[in-house]
Amino acid sequence: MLTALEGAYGDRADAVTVAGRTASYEELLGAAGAVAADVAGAPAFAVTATPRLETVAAVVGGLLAGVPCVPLPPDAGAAEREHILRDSGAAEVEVDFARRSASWSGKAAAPEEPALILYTSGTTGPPKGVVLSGAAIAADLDALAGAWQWSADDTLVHGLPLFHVHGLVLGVLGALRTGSRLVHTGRPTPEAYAAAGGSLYFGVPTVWSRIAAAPEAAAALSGARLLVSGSAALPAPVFRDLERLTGHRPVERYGMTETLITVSGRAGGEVRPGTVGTPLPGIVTRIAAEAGAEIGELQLTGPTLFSGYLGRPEATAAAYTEDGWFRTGDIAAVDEADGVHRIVGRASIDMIKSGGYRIGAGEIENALLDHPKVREAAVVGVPDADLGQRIVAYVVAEGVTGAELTDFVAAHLSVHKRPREVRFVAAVPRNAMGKPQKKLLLEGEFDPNSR
Ligand code: MLC
Ligand code: AMP
Repeated sequence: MLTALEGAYGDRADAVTVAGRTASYEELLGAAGAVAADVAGAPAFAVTATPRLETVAAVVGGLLAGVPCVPLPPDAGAAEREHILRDSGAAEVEVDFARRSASWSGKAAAPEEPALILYTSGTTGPPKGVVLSGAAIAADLDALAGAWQWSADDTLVHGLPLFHVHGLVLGVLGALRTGSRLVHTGRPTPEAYAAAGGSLYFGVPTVWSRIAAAPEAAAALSGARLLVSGSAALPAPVFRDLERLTGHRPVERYGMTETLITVSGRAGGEVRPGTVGTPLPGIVTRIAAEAGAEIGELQLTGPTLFSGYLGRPEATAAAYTEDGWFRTGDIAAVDEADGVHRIVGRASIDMIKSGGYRIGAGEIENALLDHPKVREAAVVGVPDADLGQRIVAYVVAEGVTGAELTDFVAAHLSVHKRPREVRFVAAVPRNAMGKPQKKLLLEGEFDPNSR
């Protein structure tokens, strides 16, 4: 996994920069060696994944020691942190980047062993731990390196969170496998992207739409080699603005925490707005469409799939069809002529994507219902020009303000899962079974991102 750290490309004084601090491969390896010695033998360990060199050292240290790292969202509230720590059995470690142990020579994990455990939302209940093996991650990164002609000559720039696939697996481990320089900007602001001078840029659509709205920053990316968007649908107007301002047609790729990145456009290939390209080598997809229909659930198999949900064999089994295909829950269509995939939407109204974060409606509803003044809650993702979808909570409550409920969710779960809007209603519309009728709540909401 860590080809660059094994010396394949020599050392480099400016190998990894995170939020303004830079380390060489040797320094990173030394700090990671100290972490490896600390965590060796544990079943798993956790680190608060703030964007800093220490987080990178922790993840690498876990890989060296063969102990999976659980990155904790830095904006997580008490309940979410406790859930993740309890569910994973991981103890949190503190990393001192100045403490180095260059001589780590313990046992590395077999490729099939867990390398990372990433927590992600379902439609109901608290987040589940997605177990990813080193073999799955390596297979994905090699496929992406091929698709994007990603090499040690690149400088990768992004400012995405280090507790999800996009920022951590692609954005950190990808650089350490391909040997590209990494500049993590701390925050994914247009100005920071413009100042970083990279050849390869990663962003979620919200980041790209903010860059497209900042023409000077966008123009600074014209010298790059490749712009890549993923984690949610890139609106066609943003694609066109980026093309006009940067001269680049951004490549879109599609993935999930459970499958890693499975479908992508190719560097130098034809790129059409609203499409996510073709399956990566080794990935086989199919559309489970009803007779006569062209769109249906995207299902897939391949070497990049997860090892299962931690401690939840039933949920793992339910994620597959009887004949062994992974059910993505995304609705897609495939162009018959060239195999290019288009993601049309989600099967479940309860799976929300906001700013590229995957957020389960049930999780937010449960948090709201934990508030003593809330009697009913129904949460939906409303189309939003900046975030793709924004979380709107319909609540039946008295004696509490919307801001108080927003703060309650931010403190309980995490800041990025807070409702952006709370609407007080006399009752939540329900069907005869008592199930909230969310389609009624969404009626009349204009979709600025429809392509
Ligand atoms: C506001 N803030 C509050 C608050 N209200 N804090 C506490 N309580 C409240 N009630 C503060 C925050 O702390 C923060 O402060 C500030 O408001 C802004 O936070 P935000 O509103 O959440 O930021 P925003 O601008 O909306 O973020 C946009 C974004 C972010 C694009 C930067 O959504 C993002 O990083 N998205 C990336 C998600 C991602 O990586 N997904 C990949 C999943 S993997 P302060 O001071 O801290 O600024 C995947 C697989 C694949 O999907 O295919 O890739
Ligand atoms: P996560 O588990 O956070 O990685 O979220 C995975 C989900 O993000 C997928 O199931 C899709 O719904 C969505 N997604 C990722 N990439 C894209 C894309 N390029 N276009 C549309 N949706 C995407």
